[in-house]
Amino acid sequence: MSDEPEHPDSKLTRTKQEWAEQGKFLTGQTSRPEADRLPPGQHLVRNWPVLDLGLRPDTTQATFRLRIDGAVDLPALWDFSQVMAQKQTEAVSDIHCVTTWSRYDNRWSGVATSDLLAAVRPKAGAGFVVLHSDDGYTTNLDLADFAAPGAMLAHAWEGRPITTEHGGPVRLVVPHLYFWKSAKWLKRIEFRTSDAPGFWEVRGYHNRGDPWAEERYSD
Ligand SMILES: Nc1nc2c(c(=O)[nH]1)N[C@H]1C(S)=C(S)[C@@H](COP(=O)(O)O)O[C@H]1N2
Ligand SMILES: [Mo]
Repeated sequence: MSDEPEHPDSKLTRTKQEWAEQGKFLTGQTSRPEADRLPPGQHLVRNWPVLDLGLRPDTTQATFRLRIDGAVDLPALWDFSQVMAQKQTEAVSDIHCVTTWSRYDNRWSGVATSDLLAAVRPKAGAGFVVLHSDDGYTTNLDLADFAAPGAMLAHAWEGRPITTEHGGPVRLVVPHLYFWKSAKWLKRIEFRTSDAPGFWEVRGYHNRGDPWAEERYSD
């Protein structure tokens, strides 16, 4: 007969039975997503703390200007409508502040830094980026970190404009590094051929700030 039942003793069936007997692929680890998601030394918060130098600029969507210059082929000066006219991206990411709080699942909307790079075309030697903010704050990144997946110029959080206290109208979000790299009240993105440590980086904080490697402080 052609409608023979699936053979219970096929090679695959036997192999999979052997895997079950041997416990193949079992690592012995309990599934603990919290432990895998929270970098060392961090604790989870449900609220969203405000951290900054205490100088709140009064920049609005109407007065916002972003200069993108330095080692790029196509420098730009964007007002808020030009930010909105770029390709828009949504991304959900976790925040890890070096003061040890972490906040999961923040939904940001804005312009992916990879799309910004395509618009301004960094020159071949432009390996570094310095972010300048309306409160005088600066922070530095290398180009690869600036362009990393999930990094964006954000103008909305959970579907609403980012509030002034959290860095609106436009802030940077670089989710794979400590949150001090995510400049609030962004006014200038400077592409450079040499690195230039920013506000916290010259005050004892790590030049890169990878939370998974606990790069909190410089040596
Ligand atoms: N312009 C500016 N950006 C800044 C800061 C700042 O003082 N000024 N503080 C940084 C630090 S230390 C942190 S933890 C986050 C805090 O962002 P939040 O207030 O939205 O939580 O912003 C970062 N970006
Ligand atoms: Mo911070």
